[in-house]
Amino acid sequence: MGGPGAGKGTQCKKLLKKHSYLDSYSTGDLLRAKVKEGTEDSKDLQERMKRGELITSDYVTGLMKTYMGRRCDTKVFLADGFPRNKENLEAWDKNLGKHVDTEFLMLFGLKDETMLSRLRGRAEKTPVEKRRADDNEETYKKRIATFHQHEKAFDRFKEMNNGFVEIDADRDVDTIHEDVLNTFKNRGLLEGGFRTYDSSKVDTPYPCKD
Ligand code: UP5
Ligand code: MG
Repeated sequence: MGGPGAGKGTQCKKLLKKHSYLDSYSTGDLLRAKVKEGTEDSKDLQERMKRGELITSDYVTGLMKTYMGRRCDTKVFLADGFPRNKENLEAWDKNLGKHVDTEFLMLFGLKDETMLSRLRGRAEKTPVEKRRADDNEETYKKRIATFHQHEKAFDRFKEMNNGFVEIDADRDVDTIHEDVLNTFKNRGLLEGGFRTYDSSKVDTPYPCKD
């Protein structure tokens, strides 16, 4: 997790390049895919995202469940951009918590000015027709405000044993990547060090069945 433009997607991609058996998905991307489908929900989703508001937690966790449910062989998922608030965590507990263990939250900390300049930079590098619907000054500021409004939700991870890692994301991509990589290595989440799936903890071996 981290504010808008923190580099969540960039770091997940970098990690996956070397460790393709990890699976990373951005909940924002899952939502944008839904917008593209042009269903009844799409318009409302797009309007909310344009305003920098959060989508309901049951909806987001429903998309996560479908995504992970289709990837039976994956043991470690990186949920890029989740959770955003306390309600997200309650929905996670209710809809997924029984089936998927939470290892830890990695929080990318950086200044608001850096978030803004990265968001602007990303939009400038992207052809106009491919920019995101929330790529505009007004929405950047709202997204940053929404992020700060709910930061307290991360306290739950700080209270978990070994459940919280803060990364200084105001540095260059490769330096941050080193820290990210070491965190995963030290937790036995990279090659050869997978935790085995503890089937005694759950009643159905999610995500393969449900
Ligand atoms: N860049 C990255 N790292 C850099 C570095 N260290 N130094 C210099 N430049 C760096 O990076 C952004 C830009 O910065 C890129 O150009 C990159 O090259 C450069 P990126 O990796 O794309 O940042 P990221 O953190 O992924 O930013 P993103 O904009 O995706 O974050 P948001 O959290 O705002 O967006 P998301 O897509 O996750 O969500 C969009 C909206 O969907 C939300 O506002 C909300 O309305 C909704 N939503 C929910 O309601 N619930 C959810 O669970 C998820 C989304
Ligand atoms: Mg992203």
